[in-house]
Formats: sequence, C-alpha cells, structure tokens
Amino acid sequence: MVKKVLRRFLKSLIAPTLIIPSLSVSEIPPEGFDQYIKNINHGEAKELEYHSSTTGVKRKVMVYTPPGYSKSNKYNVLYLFHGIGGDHLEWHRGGDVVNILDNLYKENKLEPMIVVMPNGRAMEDDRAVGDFFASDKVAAFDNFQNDLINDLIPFIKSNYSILTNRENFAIAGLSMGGGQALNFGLKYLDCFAYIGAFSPAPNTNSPSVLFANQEEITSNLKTLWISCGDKDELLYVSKGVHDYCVQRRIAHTWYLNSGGHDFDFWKDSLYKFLQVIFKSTPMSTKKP
Ligand code: FER
Repeated sequence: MVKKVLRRFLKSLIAPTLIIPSLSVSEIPPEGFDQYIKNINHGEAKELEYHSSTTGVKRKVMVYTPPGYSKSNKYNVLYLFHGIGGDHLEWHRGGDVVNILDNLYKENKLEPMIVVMPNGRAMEDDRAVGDFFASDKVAAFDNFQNDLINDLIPFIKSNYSILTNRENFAIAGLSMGGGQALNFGLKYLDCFAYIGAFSPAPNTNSPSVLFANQEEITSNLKTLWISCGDKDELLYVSKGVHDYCVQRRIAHTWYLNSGGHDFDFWKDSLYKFLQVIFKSTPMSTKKP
C-alpha cells in the first residue's frame, strides 16, 4: 500500500507526459508562435461555400493554403474540427491557426498541407447559437461524417491540388471535434492515416466501439494522438481512451500537460501535432 502511494506520488512529479517515440518535436512553443510576424511568407485562409447533399443547403468552410501554394504542386490535407460552441471560424479566430502554421513553415518544420476547417454541425441551420447541447445539435456533430465523406472531401478534391493516398490525409479536432476525429478517423481508415484528438468530449464513442477493428487500425494508422489538460473536466474521456490503448497495446501518443479546456492548451497541441503528421512514423515502432 505504502509502495503504491509512493509510486503514484513519484509518477505525479513527472509532468507533462509526452510520449512521442521517434520524432523530435519542440516541447514548448517558442514565444510568439501564435503571433503574426510581418516579414515572412504568409499562407492564405479563405471562407468558401460548398453544396452539401447531406443537409440540402450550402455550407461554409475555411480553407488555409500554405505560403507559395501552387497548382503545380500537390498537397497533404488536414481536416480540423471545432468544439460544441464553435463553427468553421473557431480555429481561425480563437486558435490563431494561420499564425501558428505560417510561423512553423518559416522554421521549415511542416510538410506542406492544406488545412480545411468546416462547420461540424451538419444540419440545415448550423449556426453556433442557442442551446449548444440541444439533442438535435449534438446529433448533427455525428451526422457530419456524412457531409465530410460525401460532400466536403469531394469538394476539396476537385478544387485543390492535393495528394491522393490515405497517408496524405489527417483528421483532428478539439473537444466535440476531438470526438469526431476519433469516431470518424478510426471508422474511415481508408480516408485518413493520422488522427489528433485534443480534449475529446463525451461524444467520443466508447473505446470498444472505436477499436472494434483493432488489427486493421494498428496496421494502417500512422499516428493516433490524444491530448488533454490536467485541469480539464473532460479528462476522463481521453484518459479512458488512453487507458484502453495501454491495456490493448495499441500504439498512440498520449500528451497530458497542465492546462484546462481552452485555446491555450489546444494551440499547444496543434503546434505539436502539426509537426508530427505527414512524416513517416509507423505505429508499430511506438510503445504506449
Ligand atoms: C458534454 C460536455 C462537453 C458534451 C459535450 C461537451 C455531448 C463539449 C464541449 C466542447 O466541445 O467544448 O457533456 O456532451
């Protein structure tokens, strides 16, 4: 008993927990990593509309193209999702996503990628207004998988110069978006090879559902990233997925840092996750 308590105490001193097996990722983002820097090359974020057969209406999406984007090159694609009270602008406004990306390109730390930030509430009126927790709105976050697969991905394919293998696609999000990234990423393995869940919310499927096809997952996925702040009330969700992965020996990156359910934590997660994806990191070499 004393030993157990002592072990737990010693464990608690080792924070943050960051398990990134084979890649060197800057642990602490440098000062100003999320700020606008004037004299560097900048990417471009555009608000576009696409027709959604899933909802029957036009839907808005933010698309970031990297500095020097050219149709004569082909790019990776990251689909990046917002939380329960957000929309397609949340990462842009609250997450300083353009600055983070531009500054990482400046440091040569990223593989070229287009970042697609949709509205993950797939219903006719998808505005972030009223009761965010209303059952039809929560259900629309699940319905978004149909929009993503049948409407948005084909729209991006036909309007941008992109690479086409599953290893060129990543899916990530914060909170409700983190749950979507896990639910959809692990389900549509033929579409995505990198998954990032930052503080995934209770919309996350139970681990036995997420990992129903464990063998296929471990042989196909390149990165499974799960992160959460230690003061986040939703920590039990990501911790549940992490614990399951440890128990089943499913390789993953578990990043627990001090922080809450907010953009300070998510920006830090994004900064690190961006540097991992589209690089060669076979899951089989990773030990949880
Ligand atoms: C819940 C608590 C939080 C929940 C969702 C959230 C669906 C989402 C939070 C966020 O996206 O920030 O019980 O249930």
